[in-house]
Parts: sequence; structure tokens; C-alpha cells
Amino acid sequence: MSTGVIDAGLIDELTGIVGAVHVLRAPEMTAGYSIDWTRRFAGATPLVIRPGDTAETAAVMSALAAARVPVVPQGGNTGLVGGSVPLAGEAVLSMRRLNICEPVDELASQVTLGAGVTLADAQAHAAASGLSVGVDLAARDSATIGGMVATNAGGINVLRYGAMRAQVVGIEAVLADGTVVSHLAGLEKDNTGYDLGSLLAGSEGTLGIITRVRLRLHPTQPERATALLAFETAADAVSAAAALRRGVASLHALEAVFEGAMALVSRHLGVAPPVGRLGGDSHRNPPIEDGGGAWLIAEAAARTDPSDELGAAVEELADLVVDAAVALDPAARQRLWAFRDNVTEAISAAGIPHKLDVTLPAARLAEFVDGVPDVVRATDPDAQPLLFGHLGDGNVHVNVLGPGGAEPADEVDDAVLRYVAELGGSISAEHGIGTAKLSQLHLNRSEAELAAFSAIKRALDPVGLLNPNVLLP
Ligand code: FAD
Ligand code: 2HG
Ligand code: ZN
Repeated sequence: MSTGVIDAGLIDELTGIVGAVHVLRAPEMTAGYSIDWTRRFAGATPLVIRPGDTAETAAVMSALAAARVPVVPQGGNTGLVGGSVPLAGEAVLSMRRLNICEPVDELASQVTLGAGVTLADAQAHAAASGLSVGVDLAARDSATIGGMVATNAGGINVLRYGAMRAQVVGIEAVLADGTVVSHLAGLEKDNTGYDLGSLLAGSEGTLGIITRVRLRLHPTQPERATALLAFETAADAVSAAAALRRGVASLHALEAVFEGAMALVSRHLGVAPPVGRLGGDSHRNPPIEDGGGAWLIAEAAARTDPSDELGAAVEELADLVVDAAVALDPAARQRLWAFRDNVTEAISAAGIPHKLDVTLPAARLAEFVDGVPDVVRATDPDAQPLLFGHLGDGNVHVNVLGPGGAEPADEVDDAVLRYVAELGGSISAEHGIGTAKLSQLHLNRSEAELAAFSAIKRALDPVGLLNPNVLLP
């Protein structure tokens, strides 16, 4: 595609649409929009535009389309696959100003939110009506609803409510040429043709700019019980996870941290995990190795106290569980969750990892967890794999650090993702393809599927202006 020129006429037009204060050109003003959360993906942009509503977004896209200027849509910039930053000099369309929470529709248990509303604000807004958003993740203070739909974000409650796509009952978006498509009535049954909400969920900014989203909400489950369970092996943790999914109707989250990651996060927090083989003062200087041990955090949530239900299920796992710590009050729960919630931060403090976010079929999960360190080291002997994730969904986050916190060899990504595909898994569970996994998409998608993807892209964005370097090879 021949890209357009950003000339004074275009800048004047954009300034007329959004106001001069929302057209950023100086490098010191655009720098924060050009590097991602991980610091692995950094580019530069000649132009950041910050529209305030749908009409401004449409007018901006119409102007950029006329000038053939490619665009990276950006929400909270917490994406982890290099899809939210301008790596090839694109303009950035920041959606954070579209931050209006419309009143909760309590009759329908739904709400319409601007694309720039943060997850934390959406959660607080829903909670005021006794309702909750079905997806929760640790980046909640920055991640936006538009970005979460665009990535089909997952997080910790997928086993109960599904990922972001399952929450969407209506969508409004601006297409590449500035056309607005809007379908926000939120009718639970509505078979009137293609579901654009489903199509845009997981499209990573390549098919349209999401401006408003209507979300299905869920009854709040205020009573919680949380257990941290320690295991000798990944296989035991996987068996226990399956039993908990079968046996605990109120199961709300089922997360795993494997030994290397647990050693790192406990050192980062300065606290040893209360159960399992890294006890005592091991957090002061533990070896950060994948020694085979595993921990699960199991949380049950209900309208009435679920601790008996969770406790009984844990007792039945006596043959598998080495030790268990149970938390019943919020402070104790938070202490257990800290060992999961802070893993990403702990890794980021240690260096710049390659992040490989994968799903395995349940039957191959333990084999993968045990096998992947060797796959990594066969490619880069000095690399350090750190494993954790949403075990209830078969989703493992393989983070790989190089020596001294440097990036590992690029070949590690390919080796791990090929291993995943061989075992019948997905090379992207919840973070998307972005630019990071472009060259591996073929491992999961056939030529026919990729041709269908390209046809959809051409139909909605014939010039290729929307995130042109993301998702599609
Ligand atoms: P951005 O990072 O700004 O953008 C992500 C992608 O969406 C880009 O391709 C961008 O072009 C596109 N996009 C953004 N806004 C729009 C829009 N309005 N219209 C069209 N396209 C758009 N993810 C999970 O799934 N589960 C987790 O548990 C999880 N935990 C995380 C924890 C931490 C500490 C961090 C830093 C990230 C985590 N993430 C997780 C990743 C990230 O938070 C999600 O991918 C999130 O959905 C990104 O939202 P965002 O608003 O930051 O989007
Ligand atoms: C999580 O589950 C996030 O904590 C981030 O998806 C995963 O850092 C990662 O690789
Ligand atoms: Zn995750």
C-alpha cells in the first residue's frame, strides 16, 4: 500500500474535528503512545489523534482515509503482543476520551460503555447496581473496554462467564472509510444477519474502530472463599484442577503458578508462599528454577458463603495436594492472590521477556508444562522459562527471559509455538496475534482460513489502513 502524506491541510482538518489540544505531533508528546507496556515493542509516530466521541472518530477516519494514512487504534496500551503501538510510523488513534458509562439497564442487566472506559471504571459502575462485568484482569486500571473487545480479552473468570466476546450484546464501530455501524439494542435473541460484535471481538483493530460496546452483566457474587494449594507435580495440579471444575459449582477462578515463576514472585514480594516446597526463608534468595512444583489458586464465589463447598472439594483432593492454605476474609484472600497477581510485574522487574500465551487441550496440559522448559533450553540454553496462567481454561503463560533479563533468542518463540501446535493447542489463548506472532499464525490456521480472513479484511478495509501490520501475515 502506498501510504499518504501528513500535510498541513490534513493537520488543519483534524484540528478542526478534535481541537488542537488533541492532535499531538511533538515527539515528547507522542512517545508514551509509541512504546508498549512490556517495553519490547517501541516505534514512533508523526501523529496522535484523540477523538472525544463517535462522530469525531468517524470524521477523523474519513479524513485519514482520504489522505491514505494508516492508523493504529489504541486504548489503554496494556496489550502484550505489540499490536497497540506504531511500529511502522502509523498514526495513533487514542480512544481513551470515549469514556462515558451510560446508565445501567437493570431490567436487562446490560450497560453501554464508551470504548475508552477502563475496566475498573466499568466494574465500579456495574457494582453500583449490584452487577458485575464478566471479565476481570490485573490491568483493570488501564485496559479499556474497546481494547478488551478488540483483543477478546480473557482473564481470571473465563471458566465461569467466558471471554470478552461472550459479554458483548451490542457494538458500535467506525469503519476504515469513516462509516459508522451501530447495533446497540442488546436483544438477547437477534438473528438478523452477521454478528458484527463477534467479528470485531478479537479483530485487534484491523476491521474497525470500536466506539461503544453494550455488555451483558452478571449478578454480583459477594461471598468468597479462596484456597492456595501446593502440588509436587504439574500432573497433580492438572488432575486437581479438573476435579475442582467438575465438583465446585461456584468456582470463579482457577489459576496456576509453576515453580520458577513462584520463586520469582515470592522474591519480588519478599514473602515465601505459605504452602509448598518454597517455604521458610526461600523467598530471600531462592533458585529461580522450574523444579516441577505447582500451586493452584482456587476461588469460589456465590450469594451465600461457598467455603464449605470449596473446603469439601479440597478435602477430596488429599491424594494430590501436598498442603493447602485457605483464606476467608478479604485481607487473607489478597495475600494469597498476591502470588498470582504480581507474577507479570515480577517478571517485568527482572527484564524484558518474550510472552507466549497458549492453550493446551486438557489431556496434553501436564505434558506441555513438563516439556516446555526443555524445548526452550534446546533453542537458547541460557533462557529461563517462567510458567503460570489460567489453568482452569488450559491457558498457560510461558514467559521467557534471557540472561540478565535480556530478551531470549527469537527462535525460542517459534520452537515453543510449534510444540504447542504439535500438541493440538492454540498459539494465542487470550492476548491475540499482534505483531509478535504474525509469522506463526499458520501453525493454527489453514491457508483456506487465512484466505477467508484476508477477504473479510479487504471487504471492510480495502486500502489496508487499520492496523496494517497486525494479525494478518
Ligand atoms: P491496547 O493495548 O491499547 O490495544 C490492544 C489491541 O486492541 C491493539 O491491537 C489495538 O489496536 C486494539 N484496540 C484498542 N482499542 C481499540 C478500539 N477502540 N477499537 C479497535 N481496536 C482497538 N489480557 C488478558 O486477556 N487476560 C489477562 O489476564 C491479562 N492480564 C494482564 C495483566 C497485565 C499486568 C497487563 C499489562 C496486561 C494484561 N492483559 C491481559 C493484556 C491486556 O490488558 C489486554 O489485552 C487488554 O484487553 C488490552 O486493552 P487495552 O485497552 O490496553 O488495549
Ligand atoms: C495474566 O494472566 C496476564 O497475568 C499476563 O494475561 C500474562 O504476563 C503475561 O504473560
Ligand atoms: Zn492471562
